[in-house]
Amino acid sequence: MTDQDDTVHRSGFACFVGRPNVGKSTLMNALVGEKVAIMSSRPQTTRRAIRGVLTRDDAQLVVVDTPGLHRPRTLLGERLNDLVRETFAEVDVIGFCLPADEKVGPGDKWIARELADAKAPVVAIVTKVDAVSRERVAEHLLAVSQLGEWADIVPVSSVKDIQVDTLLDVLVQHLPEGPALYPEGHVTDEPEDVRIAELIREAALEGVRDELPHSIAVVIEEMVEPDSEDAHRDVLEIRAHLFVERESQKGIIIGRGGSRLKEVGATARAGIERLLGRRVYLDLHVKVAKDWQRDPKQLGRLGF
Ligand SMILES: Nc1nc2c(ncn2[C@@H]2O[C@H](COP(=O)(O)OP(=O)(O)OP(=O)(O)O)[C@@H](O)[C@H]2O)c(=O)[nH]1
Ligand SMILES: [Mg+2]
Repeated sequence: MTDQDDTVHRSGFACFVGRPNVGKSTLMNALVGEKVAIMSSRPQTTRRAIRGVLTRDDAQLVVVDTPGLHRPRTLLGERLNDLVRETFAEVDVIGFCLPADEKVGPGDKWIARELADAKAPVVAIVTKVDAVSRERVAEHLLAVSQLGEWADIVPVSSVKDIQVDTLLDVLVQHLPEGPALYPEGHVTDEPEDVRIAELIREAALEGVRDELPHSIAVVIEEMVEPDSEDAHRDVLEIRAHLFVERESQKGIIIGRGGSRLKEVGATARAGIERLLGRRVYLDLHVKVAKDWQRDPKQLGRLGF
């Protein structure tokens, strides 16, 4: 006789929510096994609800990574928070990420209150356990358990691959029975040009501080296949605009004699070549879109 559970197939959606920079995107990538979302040490790296699909024999889990929830200071901030709320209203299970290397704070309490009304069960995920001692993890688990009503609490490390599989099992248990939603091998809905733009933004975020990370937006203008006559056969030419909000920021991004922009271009190109599996020529231009984060028209143009 076969165990009935063995024949059940589950499918559905989970989303990761939490403050900025707590490791949501890194965790999604670890689960999916591919870099679907960009990651950085700067807060508010993620600006859209990005889907990553994980397929195994008994289940298909669609993870929706969301922007960090924070007190909005700009129109962009408000739109990102709305996006997170819409997302968590639509999923089967919510993963609330709380990093072990930071104390539970007012930002977490605010999110916990928002989640109290959610229809879906909430799994508290303690991220970055590799960054602290065991004692600290234990203290944090206690603080998290006192913060609200959780369906489960799972400590993980995406970087050291600790308990990522356990978390997956826990999330899958909360999915309804149903067939796969995506064909096997499908890892994301993100269009290729968006993933390319994001890799450029990720490279540009490295090493910039304060307000500047928030001011950067990237748009792919054109992707040109080589002429078959061309000597540089096979090299895809990508033209992209990197927007900042002020003239003064332009200088920082470009750097002395263009040195910084060159570095950003080289890092981005390597990531894009890995993604596409082919050679790429990247033509990157820095432009000013004045105060775009606060301007509804420009936000629309940049895809928010
Ligand atoms: N030590 C350690 N660092 C981690 C881990 N997961 C993520 N990080 C780091 O935490 C920082 C933020 O990671 P992200 O995945 O971009 O965080 P996020 O929550 O998606 O951030 P936003 O998109 O800005 O909301 C990066 O520098 C990561 O390398 C982990 O398991 N261990
Ligand atoms: Mg993120």
